[in-house]
Amino acid sequence: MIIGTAGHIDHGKTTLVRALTGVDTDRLPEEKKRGITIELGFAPLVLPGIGTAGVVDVPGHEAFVRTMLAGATGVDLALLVVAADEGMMPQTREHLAILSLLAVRGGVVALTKIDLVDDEWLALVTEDVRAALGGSPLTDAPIVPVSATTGAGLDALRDALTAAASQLPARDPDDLFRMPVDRSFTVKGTGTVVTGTVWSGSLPADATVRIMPAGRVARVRGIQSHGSASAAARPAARVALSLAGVERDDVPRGSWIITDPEWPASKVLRADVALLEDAPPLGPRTRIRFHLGTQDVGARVVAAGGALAPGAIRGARILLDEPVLARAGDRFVLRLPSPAATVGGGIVADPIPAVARPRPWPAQLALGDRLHAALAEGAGQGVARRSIPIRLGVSPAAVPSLVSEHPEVVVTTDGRLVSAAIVETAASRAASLVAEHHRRLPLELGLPLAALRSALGVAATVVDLVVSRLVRAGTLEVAGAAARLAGWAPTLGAADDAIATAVESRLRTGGKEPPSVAELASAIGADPRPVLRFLERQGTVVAVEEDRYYLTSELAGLIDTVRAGMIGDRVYSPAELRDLTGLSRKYLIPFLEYCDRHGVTARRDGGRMRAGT
Ligand SMILES: Nc1nc2c(ncn2[C@@H]2O[C@H](COP(=O)(O)OP(=O)(O)OP(=O)(O)O)[C@@H](O)[C@H]2O)c(=O)[nH]1
Ligand SMILES: [Mg+2]
Repeated sequence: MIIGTAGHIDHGKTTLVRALTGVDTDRLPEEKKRGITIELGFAPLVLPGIGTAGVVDVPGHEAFVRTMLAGATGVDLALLVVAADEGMMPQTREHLAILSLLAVRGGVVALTKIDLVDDEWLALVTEDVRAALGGSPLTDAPIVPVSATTGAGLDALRDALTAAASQLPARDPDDLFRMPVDRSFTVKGTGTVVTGTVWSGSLPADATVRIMPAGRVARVRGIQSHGSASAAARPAARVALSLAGVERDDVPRGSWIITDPEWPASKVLRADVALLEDAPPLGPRTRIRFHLGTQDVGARVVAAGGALAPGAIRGARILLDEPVLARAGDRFVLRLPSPAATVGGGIVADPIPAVARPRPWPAQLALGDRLHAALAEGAGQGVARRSIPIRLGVSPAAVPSLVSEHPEVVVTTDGRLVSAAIVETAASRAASLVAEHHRRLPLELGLPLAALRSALGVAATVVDLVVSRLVRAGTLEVAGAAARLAGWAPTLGAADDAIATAVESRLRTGGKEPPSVAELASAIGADPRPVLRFLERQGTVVAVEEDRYYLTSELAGLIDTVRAGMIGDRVYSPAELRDLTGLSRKYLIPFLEYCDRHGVTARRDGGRMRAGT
């Protein structure tokens, strides 16, 4: 469980964390010298009945909102600190807006430094703070008056945090593992160490991980949580991982540690975007910073229907300067670089569109609608089932029920989800392609499956699905590697019948030395090949060479002659075989090669011998 501080500079966040935990999180010399927080600080806080929570202390200085964002991402509870003497200040509001954009699930407001104000002032400030919380995830959060100096109210604050923590829903330990890196350093004797808050899932101590967006692979050497070794990293824990196989610079802040081998980083994604009330309009060309996890990249937001303005939630396409590792449902924050200001944020709707220029989806699409939109975009390729948790933001355990709740979704043997409507369309196209093939080439056995695959333009397993459905429905039959309409058989029409007669008579006249295909063509004035292939399938002719067919009976006679004339294991020279068969050289060599291929003869040094029986 992670608690993140928030609040204006000097309002007493770090002092309060120290009063609660005993840990001074301002460790850097420069932090000591300037009396402000610059880097994220971490401290464990034991909450009775809950366990050890990790507290992330963030800087309040307006120049360090980026750092605050990196700390606030992934926190379960916010601890908004407001100094009673100053009340609501600019970064109190900006941090509160960020907590809203990140959809923090709850929190507590500490109205601190009460030793500096009187009761009347305290009442006024409390009212002010309550009004400012309206519409945020802290709307109903308790406001606890405290003083880190006197210790007043600290027990009540601890109780309020415990109560808020007990309201949090449990996390799914079997979800995809994902941790944004907030610090990386080298430890003497240990090597590269990264720290972060586990966003989701679990990690065993000996896991192999991927570092995104770089795509580097590393092995986990050890896991620590709150300073002691741990057998696994669990969701919503603060952890330090020591990694083998990478240098510190390979895993800077902004990296993600994941275990899914196929989760891709994206340079374009779909999202629902909204601007804060006082933000300027945001056009498609405005350069903006996109903050997701501890990642922070340049981006442009292209909303459907023109520039974004405060008020509505809109569907948009986000173009990123560098790849980010996103998942549907992720919250992100948008900031203008100069003057630096948080202007809005949103929710990732589709982290990995299947097309290069995805059209934004309508805002706030329900899960089923996003599934349909993804399947429509996937068309005949569908959507890989294993990408569904990433693409739709559901846990892997929820995928089977998602599929069974959607009978309009078909699953292929290689684990693709395809829209049943697309399968239907492919099926009726397949049937008409086969019928068309029969019309065009009535002598052929049917449409080769390979040709059907490329003509349909859908995944091979979708073609298999389509064909097996059509076969089951009695529409198609599959013979060899070709599909034909059920009951269909090649037949000779009148014209082809005439060609067949002419071809057979010329082959008979040719006898042992029949004309080639080209000679047949010029003799009969038509292309004889379709008819020859048909006659070959019927068993009437045999292709001895690619462009020379024999009447089957002639070829059989020749083979009989060879078998009868060759004895034992004697090797016959080509000249002897020419005498035996009476074939001229031009016909002899192709014929003997045919005999070799068909186990009648076998090549030996100096000629051939009889093969087989
Ligand atoms: N009187 C009084 N002073 C306090 C209290 N809490 C903090 N302070 C003082 O307020 C000053 C700022 O405190 P910090 O804890 O550093 O404030 P911060 O919010 O962490 O500041 P940043 O991290 O820079 O945003 C310090 O001088 C503290 O001693 C309090 O309860 N009472
Ligand atoms: Mg501080």
